[in-house]
Amino acid sequence: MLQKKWWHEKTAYQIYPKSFCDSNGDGIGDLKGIISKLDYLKELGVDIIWLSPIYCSPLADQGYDISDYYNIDPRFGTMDDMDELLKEAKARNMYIIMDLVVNHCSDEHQWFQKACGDPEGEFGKYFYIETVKDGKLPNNWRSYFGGSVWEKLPGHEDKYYMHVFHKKQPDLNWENPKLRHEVYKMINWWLEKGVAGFRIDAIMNIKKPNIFTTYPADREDGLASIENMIRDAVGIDEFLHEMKMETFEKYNAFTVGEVFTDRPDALKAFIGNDGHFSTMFDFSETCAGKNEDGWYKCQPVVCGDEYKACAFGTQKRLGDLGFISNIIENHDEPRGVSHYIPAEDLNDTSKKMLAAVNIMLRGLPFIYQGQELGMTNVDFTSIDQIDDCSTQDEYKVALKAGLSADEAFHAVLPFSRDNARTPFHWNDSANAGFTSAAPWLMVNPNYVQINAKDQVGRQNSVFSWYKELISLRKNPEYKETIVYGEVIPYKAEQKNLMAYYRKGTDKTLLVAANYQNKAQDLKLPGTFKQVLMNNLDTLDLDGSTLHMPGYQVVILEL
Ligand code: TEU
Ligand code: CA
Repeated sequence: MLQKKWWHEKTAYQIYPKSFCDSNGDGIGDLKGIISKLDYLKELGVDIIWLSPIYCSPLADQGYDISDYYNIDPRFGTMDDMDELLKEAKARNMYIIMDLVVNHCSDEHQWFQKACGDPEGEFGKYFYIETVKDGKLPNNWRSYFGGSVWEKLPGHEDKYYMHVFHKKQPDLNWENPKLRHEVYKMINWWLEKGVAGFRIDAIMNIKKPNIFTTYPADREDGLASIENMIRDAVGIDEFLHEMKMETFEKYNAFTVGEVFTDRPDALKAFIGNDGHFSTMFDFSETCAGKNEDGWYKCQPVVCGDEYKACAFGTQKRLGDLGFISNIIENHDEPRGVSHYIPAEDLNDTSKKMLAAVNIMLRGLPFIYQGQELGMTNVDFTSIDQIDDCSTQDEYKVALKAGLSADEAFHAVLPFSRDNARTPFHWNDSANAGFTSAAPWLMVNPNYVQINAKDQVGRQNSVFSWYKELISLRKNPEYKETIVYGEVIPYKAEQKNLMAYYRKGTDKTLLVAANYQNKAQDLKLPGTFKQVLMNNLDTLDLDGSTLHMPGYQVVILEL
């Protein structure tokens, strides 16, 4: 049986600080900006706020390259601002969780600087540094952002360090107990400060197999995917168990893991009652349609039956093993509405449908900033408008594969991480009200139509729909059913219909969505007590047959 936890009934929200709200007119979002918007989040119904990294960083990977774990980057504010954010959140019964990025740090972190100064010394052992003879690198692994994982150690002709992400993100060597101890010390320092927990970044990468393993090349660059490394690494559980016992467990902290793995025992090991984390993200929908050759071969839109199969698959594997976290997007993914609904069908009705089928699943809903407004992908017109290092690399991969510049750009665009990273749309004034200066990344021109000022308080807006979904989830009458009720697919074989029961101890709900633009009929299982939510003004019922126009979704109490 799943042990109940305080956070199960909460709703979480991810803030990408650089793009949320700029308080001081430098074009970059900051902590003071976040504080000024806490009431907005409270109004939506948010309880837990995950902050993408705000630590000191050269921002080579937008803060996921940390140069000082104990300080706030001046661009985001000061430690006083952080203390104020914690205080203001607490006053509103909200919890702040930080991003824990400990697979790697920044090459500008003093550990790495010292390692460069003395590779054989204490800090050299914090990293993977190897002496290379005759130019033969220790392995042929390809970093996530392209090229070899090996880079020359500054100041040394014959030494290389390993980075599975950007070359400005040297991997920390978790085999070294001293390094692990430093990481735990830092985690506890933040927990002492009052953060409620962490989102745990790229965690599957901390365990490496023998680093002298060469894998069969899978592209013309002669390199092999890092997936090989993840698959072959044995023993990550010991690290994660130790980390939990030395840190989170002592503070009853909330943790959500960014776990990408094919391990059949993953759910039990990571989020079971004795799992390493409180919860982890379900990435089954985001991974659908992906291709190992690169983004240019991935499928831009995943919808209808594919989305349903992924969501139901996770729920089935999960059963009562643990509590998953559900998302439609994050700062690494395209906007959910653009990814899971064909462009020609994109409107408030279809956006509300996607919101309902996702939020009503069993699990902790995580909303990514702007999702609650129905923010969409961006019509970038040139690769020069893209800041994201991953998109820049994938663009090169597409060019190498023989696509023209124009083809390559359009092939990678649907997956660009910058789609979700453009500034938040607060209103329809200049720069969407995000900043009074030039924003660090362009604003999506559709802010004039899609913005918070227009939607908050407008009854039929996407924002109000999210607010209603969240409040239904918290409603004392339905809470037990929506938080803990079983998910049982209904008419799973009916095409482009996504319907499921939520069966609680004393109530049963039916979520039914027509996941396509054409009308379709749904035979209901019997009579129902009432309609709890409906994204259309009409309900076309004929006996027990519901005639559903395209993208209608209803939540019925049976
Ligand atoms: O992402 C880790 C990750 O595994 C990548 O697959 C990521 O989804 C991919 O690079 C997208 O192109 C985490 C963070 O969420 C991401 O923003 C960071 O870049 C990465 O770790 C390194 O810290
Ligand atoms: Ca600012």
